Amino acid sequence: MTLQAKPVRLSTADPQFEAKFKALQHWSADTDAAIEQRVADILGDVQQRGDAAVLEYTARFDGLHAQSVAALELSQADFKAAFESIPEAQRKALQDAERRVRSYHEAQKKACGESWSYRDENGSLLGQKVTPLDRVGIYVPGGKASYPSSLIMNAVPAHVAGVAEIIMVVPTPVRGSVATGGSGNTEGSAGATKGERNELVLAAAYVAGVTRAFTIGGAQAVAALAYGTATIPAVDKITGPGNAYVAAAKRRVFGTVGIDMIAGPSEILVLADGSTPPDWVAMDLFSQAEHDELAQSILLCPDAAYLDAVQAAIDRLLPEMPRAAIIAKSLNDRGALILTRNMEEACAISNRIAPEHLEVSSSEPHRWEPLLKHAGAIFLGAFTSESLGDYCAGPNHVLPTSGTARFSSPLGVYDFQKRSSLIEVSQAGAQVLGPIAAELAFGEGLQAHARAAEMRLK
Ligand code: HSO
Ligand code: ZN
Repeated sequence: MTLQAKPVRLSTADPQFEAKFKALQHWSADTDAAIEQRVADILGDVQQRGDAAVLEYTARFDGLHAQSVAALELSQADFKAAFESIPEAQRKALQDAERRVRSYHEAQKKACGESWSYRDENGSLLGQKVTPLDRVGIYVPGGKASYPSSLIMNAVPAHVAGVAEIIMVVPTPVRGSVATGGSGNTEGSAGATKGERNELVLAAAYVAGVTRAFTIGGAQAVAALAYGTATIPAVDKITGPGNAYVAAAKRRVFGTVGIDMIAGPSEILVLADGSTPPDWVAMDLFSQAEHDELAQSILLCPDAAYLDAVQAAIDRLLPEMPRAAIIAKSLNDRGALILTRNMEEACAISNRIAPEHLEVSSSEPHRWEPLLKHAGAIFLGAFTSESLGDYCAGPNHVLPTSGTARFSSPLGVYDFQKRSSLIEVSQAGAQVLGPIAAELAFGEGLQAHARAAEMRLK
């Protein structure tokens, strides 16, 4: 049977458009209660029993039987050996990507990640001191979602922020283990054999400067990083994507440690004016669809003939794709080709979706960019394929999904920093501020506050 990918065709002129559009947007990040319960149990167990619990879960879920957690640690020599084992072209690509991502994040730090202060009219100093987190944990999934590029995207901003220690956890995938049967909590093990490591991930760890790494995964790895064990140091924040168990574990440890976002499936929205070759747009839609059957690819265009041309390109190109089955399912279940009245309306719809990735595939991208408010990353012009951003353009590829771009931002240097307010009130300043503070403190019934301020009045 030949695979077909027929994203739903919608038109904003259709009286039923709103209902159909709503159905398209439906996506729930809720995890089921059974997963929540198992994760809660694992977290509690690791918190209590530390290394022993980590070892047991790693044996049970990943089929990795080790004498001690220390035996699950990878060394800098392992990273280096992995780096040296991969082809020269891959080594260079990793290094080029790392360099570009680093430059971008260095610019980001200069623009919004430095301490600042000023003196007011009384000579008091007011400002903010920016400091890096001491230690962060990066979760790298196993199985089909184990991306070296994501390791770079997580580790580089941490480095640029000045984080001293980066602890990576990565499950070792095992073929046919309980993990693949859905009874485990570590990622599936597509194509991996027992004990097999992903050399490209380790090579990326070398390039990105990971400090320590453990071959553990699932909720037990999140727990170990959050609470610390005798062998695994507790971190201050955990970042990186993972499956439903990892996401549930991250949500639960939030508060004990910081976490980054909880990422949903990948999304791409292409705003096209019809000037880009349809094949390019079709392949860009595929590029996110191939991540995951739940990924969402949407094209918005005011030209119906162009939508037909992109559909024809999809039909022609799909059979060439190794991941055609995933692409077809994603496009059939969640994809859409939407006819709009004009580009302005396309921009308005894009803002309602607030996509993770937004391509403005137009000959005049800067005409439309000012109209676009909500998107994780905006790719301007026909030559800016989203995939360049995934690897090496420079900006981070960890982006808000599922409409959360309405209120959140790409992963960045700022996620690995925190801010402390700085206040130095001069003697003259104390004379001005004291009466104000005292007045408000009396109003709140807080005598000590008032007197502390008044004692400093001359
Ligand atoms: N597009 C993904 C990131 C990625 N792509 C990794 C390729 N490798 C984030 O939505
Ligand atoms: Zn991607």
